[in-house]
Amino acid sequence: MIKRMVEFQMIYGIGIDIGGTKIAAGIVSNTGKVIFDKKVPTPKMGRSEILALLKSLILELEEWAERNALPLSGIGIGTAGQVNFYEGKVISGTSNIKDWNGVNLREDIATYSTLPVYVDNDVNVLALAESTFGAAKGYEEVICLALGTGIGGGILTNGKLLRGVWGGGAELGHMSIDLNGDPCNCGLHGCLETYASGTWIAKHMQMLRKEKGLSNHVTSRDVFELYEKNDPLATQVIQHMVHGLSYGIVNLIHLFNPQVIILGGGVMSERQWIVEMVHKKISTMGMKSLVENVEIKLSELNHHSGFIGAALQTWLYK
Ligand code: BMX
Ligand code: ZN
Repeated sequence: MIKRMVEFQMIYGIGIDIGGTKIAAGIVSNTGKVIFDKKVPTPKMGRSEILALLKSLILELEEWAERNALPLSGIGIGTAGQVNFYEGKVISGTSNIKDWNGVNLREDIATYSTLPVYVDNDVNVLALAESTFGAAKGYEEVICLALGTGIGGGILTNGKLLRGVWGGGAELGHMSIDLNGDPCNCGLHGCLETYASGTWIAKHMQMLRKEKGLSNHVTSRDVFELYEKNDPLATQVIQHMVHGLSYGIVNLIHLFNPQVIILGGGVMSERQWIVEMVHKKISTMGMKSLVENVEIKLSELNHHSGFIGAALQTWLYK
């Protein structure tokens, strides 16, 4: 009998995660290992500055890979905004990223790189990363929510991303949970994003502090610090956040009958206690048959999940 050895081939992808506040980039192996990573703030001037930064990041990473003899399978991008996955183009986006609508990233990158380029929404790729290497590994019916500058969503059903017609689907942060709620920058009122994103956690605290004549220069990080010190206003804001998040999650459970909900993004980082609060809350809400066995887990790849997911597109879709 002839023994045939199938050799596992290591390949590497460049992954870039473009969010409203930061851009994270790295080189990732197909075993999920992060070989190189870098984080920079998202330029506030918008399109041309972001494109210039992307170019310098990509060229730097390509050079680094070459110097270290790493074969590259391509460039994967995960960006905030509604992305036409098939064309590699950002069709639209909220004001979280200035002047980002209509940018064809695949075409732009092709002007200086010969590598294949894959572009998807930032939280769609986070869902890919978590299901391949992280908290959603082994699950087929998965919902991811990333709580950051905004709230992004990714849905896996039968283990595959649910994209809709062109890839713009799963904007879960823009599911309204209150017709009379705060106006969201997507045009609706009372979106999940206006309850539980970092931006709105800070905004709610600022409003409450202003009413009391207190300084309103607070960030969402300050709100969490104050919450840990039992500050009554921070407690109010966090309870409001958990309440909204729980409503949003129960809606998603009713709609999609998932096995697991993964919570990621800067707001969630290491905060297992939010998971516990939400779990407790949803156990008394909605349709018992659907809600009772759903697991809620923190993202395991944390701040790396975006660019790992972005990179893994480069071998997943080959
Ligand atoms: C917003 C929306 C989503 C994005 C989500 C998380 C834009 C520009 N953004 O809801 O597409 O996935 O934010 O993005 O339309 P982040 O900025 O918090 O990473
Ligand atoms: Zn909205």
